Amino acid sequence: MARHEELPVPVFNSLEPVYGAGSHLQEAELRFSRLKSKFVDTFGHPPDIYARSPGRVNLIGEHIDYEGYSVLPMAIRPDTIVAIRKVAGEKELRIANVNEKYSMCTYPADPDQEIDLKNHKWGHYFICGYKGFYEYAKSNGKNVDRNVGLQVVVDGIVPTGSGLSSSAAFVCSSTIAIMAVMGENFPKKDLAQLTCECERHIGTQSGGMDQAISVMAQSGFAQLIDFNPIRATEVQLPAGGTFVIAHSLAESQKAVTAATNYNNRVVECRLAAIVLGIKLGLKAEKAITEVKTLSDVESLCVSFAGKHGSSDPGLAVKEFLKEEPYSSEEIEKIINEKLTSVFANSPSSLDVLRAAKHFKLHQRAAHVYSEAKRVYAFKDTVSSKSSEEDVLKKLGALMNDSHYSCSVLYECSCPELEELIKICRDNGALGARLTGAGWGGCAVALVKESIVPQFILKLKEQYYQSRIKKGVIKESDIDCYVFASKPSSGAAIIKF
Ligand code: NG1
Ligand code: MG
Repeated sequence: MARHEELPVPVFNSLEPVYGAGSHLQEAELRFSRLKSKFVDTFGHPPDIYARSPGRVNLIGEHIDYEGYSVLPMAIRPDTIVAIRKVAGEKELRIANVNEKYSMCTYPADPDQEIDLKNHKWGHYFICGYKGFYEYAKSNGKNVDRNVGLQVVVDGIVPTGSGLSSSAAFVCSSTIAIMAVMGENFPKKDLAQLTCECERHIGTQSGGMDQAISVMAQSGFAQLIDFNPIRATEVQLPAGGTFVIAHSLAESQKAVTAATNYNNRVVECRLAAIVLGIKLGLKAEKAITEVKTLSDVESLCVSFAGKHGSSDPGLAVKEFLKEEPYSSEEIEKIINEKLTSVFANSPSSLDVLRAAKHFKLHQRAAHVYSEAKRVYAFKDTVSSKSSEEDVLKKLGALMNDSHYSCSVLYECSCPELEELIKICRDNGALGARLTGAGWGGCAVALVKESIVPQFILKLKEQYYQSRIKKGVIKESDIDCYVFASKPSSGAAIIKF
């Protein structure tokens, strides 16, 4: 039997296989009927087809996907639905949204258009998918019509800037909707790869976790996602634990702050990898051309550690990367080349160099190597024979260690997340950590199933009440900001 990631995206003619039965199904039916009405009102016709793709919560493995290391997320119920209709011979893409906050965006029906990054618009994420579809079709020798206008209405309920990957939910559902309306259906692992690459048109140098889980998730399971090649392995979580997601209410606008936050860390990791490679014996020139990620030099680090009776790449970090931040000049001296020439082909990395005062190579590499180990420890703990009580405790401890590393070594937390995570732990969470890129967004807490309702109540009292009073959020919206989540299903095409 083919592995599930080799299969195409499932196509359904009803909502139950996607949303299950009960209240979630009713809610979904309402959304689809509202979406259809909005489509008819806007374009005078119903859509041809729908695609949906979910947000995700990353349980462990933060900021390591772009370094080539495996991560362990699960899909959540909130998703993005894209309704689409193809209009042959038309020259425009018209993208509307059920949410009045987002006004209609129009673009030319040209797959080669450049995205205007200086002028950020919500519709740009759709164009990522549009370009990605044509790029994939072209490189796979598929002859798809380029002169097709598209009418689109989007309904997304993954909170934005929350670390729950509203962006990947939007890019994946857009790509799949375009693919489906053009009469194609690619294997899920190819879609995971192409959506990861095309989301980079927005200017972030993302890894592939979010798109991979959004496309390949299976209801009831978290997934261990490996890269190069992308692969998803089901992970059955212990029944007695529940993951509660809580929003810090600090919005992290990754596309806007990339140069100092997300892309800055990607650049620091690349520099750490090059410097480590050189210290471990590579010629500078070879290190610069061949070393892209910290995983590329792991074998060198491990053989260094081996000489000291260990297999921990962190040992090489301790030995060869100093804790004080590096200046550009210091790094240029080690690598014998200008940083601007190392990154000459990457405009977003050049933005990072312009904004950076210094580079914390030791801390970033120490985080990545230790976090990569924690992912496997998490997976092994889940499948171990210990009692459930013990398993949950260990998972919680790994989540706490992960948070410490994100906060202290990777510096991607913020005061609001720190406060919220402390409140989670004080109220009985076995472990709690930031999830997603950080600098705002959500925390995820592992909580014993039996105390979930009272845990959520405490969070409401101790974190959200004061913010409701200040008008940061509305009391009636609270359940969108703090909720328990079970692993949900991945992307689907829906044809009524
Ligand atoms: P968020 O901020 O949740 O979208 C981002 C990246 C991931 C991963 C995490 C950090 C994108 C689309 N996603 O997630 O690939 O690197 O940060 O672990 O940029
Ligand atoms: Mg995102």
